[in-house]
Amino acid sequence: MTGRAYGRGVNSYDLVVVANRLPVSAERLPDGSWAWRRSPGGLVSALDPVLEPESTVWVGWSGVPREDGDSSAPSGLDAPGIGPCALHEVPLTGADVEAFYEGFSNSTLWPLYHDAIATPVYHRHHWTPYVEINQRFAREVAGLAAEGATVWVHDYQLQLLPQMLRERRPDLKIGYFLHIPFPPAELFLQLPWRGEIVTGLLGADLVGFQTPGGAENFRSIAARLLDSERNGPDVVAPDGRTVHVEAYPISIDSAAYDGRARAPRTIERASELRAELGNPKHLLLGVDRLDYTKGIDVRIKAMTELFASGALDPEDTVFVQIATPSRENVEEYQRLRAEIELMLGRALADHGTISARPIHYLYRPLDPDELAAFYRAADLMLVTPYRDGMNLVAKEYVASRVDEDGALVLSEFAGAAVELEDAFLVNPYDAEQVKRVVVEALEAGPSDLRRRMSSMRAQVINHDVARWSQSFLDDLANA
Ligand code: GDG
Repeated sequence: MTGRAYGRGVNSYDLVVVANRLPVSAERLPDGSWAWRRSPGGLVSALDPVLEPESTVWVGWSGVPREDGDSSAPSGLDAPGIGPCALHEVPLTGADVEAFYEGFSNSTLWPLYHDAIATPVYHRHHWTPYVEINQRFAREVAGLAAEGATVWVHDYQLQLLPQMLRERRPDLKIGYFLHIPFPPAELFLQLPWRGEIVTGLLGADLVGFQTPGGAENFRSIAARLLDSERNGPDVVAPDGRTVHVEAYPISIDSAAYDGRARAPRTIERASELRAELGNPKHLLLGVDRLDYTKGIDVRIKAMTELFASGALDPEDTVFVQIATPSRENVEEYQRLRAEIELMLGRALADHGTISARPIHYLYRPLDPDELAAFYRAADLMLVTPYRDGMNLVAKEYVASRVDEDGALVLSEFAGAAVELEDAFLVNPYDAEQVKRVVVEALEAGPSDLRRRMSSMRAQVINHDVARWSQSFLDDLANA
């Protein structure tokens, strides 16, 4: 199967963004036709400032499997204004999705790169499609990029693409950014295809990671596995090219979060939310994709034990957990959902009363305005991943605290902890410490909260996502 070319077409784009997913997703309407919706947040808003509509194409999958000859598959991606730039779909069949996306990407790489919190599976019948689909992306990109164009490849689904692309198009400037952590050798070396992955990444001119630790893990693994030389922050690839390896901590559109938090409708909705929740003394919030890396269980356990010990009073404390459905076809995620809901059900049964409901759980995405109101309403934000590349929620909460109040309890294993040193940092594996720090944060005085929040806000406002993408592309141009 070949991809579908929309927009200007063959070898004409100066910037090619490549990610597993397009910045839009298809939605089936009741009459059977398809509509395209821009995917909220994430990579789309991150790249928005650098996407020149005229000369950029975004290459990725639509989110809907497309079988050969299937005429009911989504169409109309070429209608004007659907995306922020031209869009080019790389089709995936149902079998591709199972082996490449749910299999190798989300059952091997995702857990392995997140400290093997869930056990990674190593299946040869997932690896072969991973290679084939990276090759499919390489073919499509090679046919779209203009002579000397810049190609920016994103994330763990496409780690072989830089080298595959270099073989087809040595004229291209190739950048790669990994959104998730890059693990230390002790874990990475488990991977039966470790040499292929490192070789794939070294096809780029610039390889970017979220944290200095991830970049250093990669440098030392590359040097060890491929017997290549290191030259400061650079690694010499097997073909003698110098590959620059660096940390580029991703960020958010900080001004947009700040602005939304200040909007009168947000302020009004935030106080409505507090009123609907019974005007609690303490409102605690968690916002995550439902993923086992996010440590949602850490928070529920801490809250349950704090209620049980009397350290927090369920009559005047409310914890709201918003969980966005994610990877619902992967077994590990189905199990996680059942576990989390069991824990929440028990906590409510034990600590709820007819008049007080101390825990609320929403398993659905909220629209951005409602999310902004929650950020504005919450006294304390709980971000407790066991491991996280960055964690944008932490930065979004900080950008939304325009009055320099509110407390951020943040796992030291989130990439964001490198920059947000003034958060209330916790080790999510240390249940007693998490409980202690939650109470400490709730009892902190306004001046302590202000000192912490104003320093974190300065960091997030000054280092926004436009700066992130620009600095990556500037360094790529000079690489
Ligand atoms: C990967 C890495 C890295 C969540 N619920 C709702 C909603 N969200 C939005 C948040 C935030 C985004 O989803 C989640 O971003 P995270 O960074 O927290 O996590 P991942 O999805 O795991 O992202 C991560 C990131 O890539 C970027 O490089 O930071 O470490 O794992 O923007 O706001 N948005 C709306 N409603 C919701 O209910 N509107």
